[in-house]
Amino acid sequence: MAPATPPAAGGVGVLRLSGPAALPIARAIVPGIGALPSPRRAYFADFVDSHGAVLDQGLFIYFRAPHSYTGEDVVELQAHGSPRLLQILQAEMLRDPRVRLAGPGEFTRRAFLNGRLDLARAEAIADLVAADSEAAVRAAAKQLRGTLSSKIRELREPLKALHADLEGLLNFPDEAEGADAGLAQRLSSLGSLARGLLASASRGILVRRGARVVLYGPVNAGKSTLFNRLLGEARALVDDEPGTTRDAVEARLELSGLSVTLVDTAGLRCNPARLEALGIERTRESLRTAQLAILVLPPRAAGREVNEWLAEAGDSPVLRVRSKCDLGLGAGSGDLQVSGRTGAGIGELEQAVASRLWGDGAPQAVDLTSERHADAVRRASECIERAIDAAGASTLEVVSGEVGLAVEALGEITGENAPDVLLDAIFERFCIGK
Ligand SMILES: Nc1nc2c(ncn2[C@@H]2O[C@H](COP(=O)(O)OP(=O)(O)OP(=O)(O)O)[C@@H](O)[C@H]2O)c(=O)[nH]1
Ligand SMILES: [Mg+2]
Repeated sequence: MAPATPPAAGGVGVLRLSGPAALPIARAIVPGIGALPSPRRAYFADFVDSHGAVLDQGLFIYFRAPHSYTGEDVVELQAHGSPRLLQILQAEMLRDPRVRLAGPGEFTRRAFLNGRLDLARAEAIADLVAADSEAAVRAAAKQLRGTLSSKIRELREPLKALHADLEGLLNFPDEAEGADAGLAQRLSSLGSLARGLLASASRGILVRRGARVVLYGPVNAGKSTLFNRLLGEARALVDDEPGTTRDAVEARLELSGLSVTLVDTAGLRCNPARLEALGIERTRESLRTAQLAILVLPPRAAGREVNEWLAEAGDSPVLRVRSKCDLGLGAGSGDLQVSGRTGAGIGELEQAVASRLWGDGAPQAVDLTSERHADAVRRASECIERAIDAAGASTLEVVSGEVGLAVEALGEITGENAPDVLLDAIFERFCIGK
């Protein structure tokens, strides 16, 4: 048993029970529903304590195994959303020794173990709950429908068949003669399927995790003004004193549906004071982890100093902008012209940021969105490559071994091949009641 809604006041608060005793236990709280309630029907009834005193009125819904979220008997009680009331109802049920509180993700783990959904789809539920941008919601919804799972199966099934053929050939060379026909062809088409899936991984991870975009540049360039303008609120201090921003300031926003953490940083300059120097060190740290650095150049900056600032970004890609274009100084015409003060050029800047992060087209749902999945596909793809090399040079044993490893790696995604430690790690990040 666990509350399925967060511990905060709200319209409704849901308690969920799963297991063979779910119905009799719930009936002690909701005696009005009778001995045999119809499954999947909402009953409006009193919720009572052990003395029969009414605590609330709400909905009772029974899902009979196996047609429930977990595949077991499930009861959901929808009470009013009072955290204290839910605690009391919970305590009433915990009086029964058959009841205990469910751990994080325990319902979904049971659903997976009972074959209600595969591992990739189970993970999509946690992703959907955690999604903080529209693109992340859509990607998780797609994965929940099983799109990734079926792509993985498209790759894994033929690999499994190939593995069986090769093992047959190795064990019974006479009977299985010819089973390796077209081996190179089969392997190479599977290899390109795996590479195709991997190709979308960096975009997928961007959708799920979001991007860090860092505003940097010389002091007084107008970084904080631009930061505030992009956020639509006066978050960072702005002043005509150079060196106003000392610490990195972070805020989240959504650009073209992508989640972006925007970072405003201390301006760069030579011979900073001690505290400012610490701030500049933070700027450099922020730049190291940025998916995109926006170099904010004052209208008249040129030459060597611009190159030095560009070099500060290290390996992070840089987008150059000219600030304060409202002053009409007309310099740096090759750069994107913006004004944090008037908002001129901000739409273009947002578009440029989104396209530098995403590439062409609007961000959309992609298949491979998690590092875990990408890592498994990468390992499978490497096994296939090694199998291709071995098919030309080594023995069939080596080829078969690599194909077997590729099958296993892909099985980690959908869960055919997922050890308990992996399941623990995955379900740990779920919330209670899911
Ligand atoms: N005309 C004009 N002035 C601007 C614009 N943006 C910033 N300023 C002015 O430039 C000065 C510095 O602005 P900030 O946004 O604090 O600049 P910063 O780059 O964050 O400066 P530091 O934090 O000191 O590195 C302030 O006086 C702003 O009002 C702009 O688009 N147009
Ligand atoms: Mg600033």
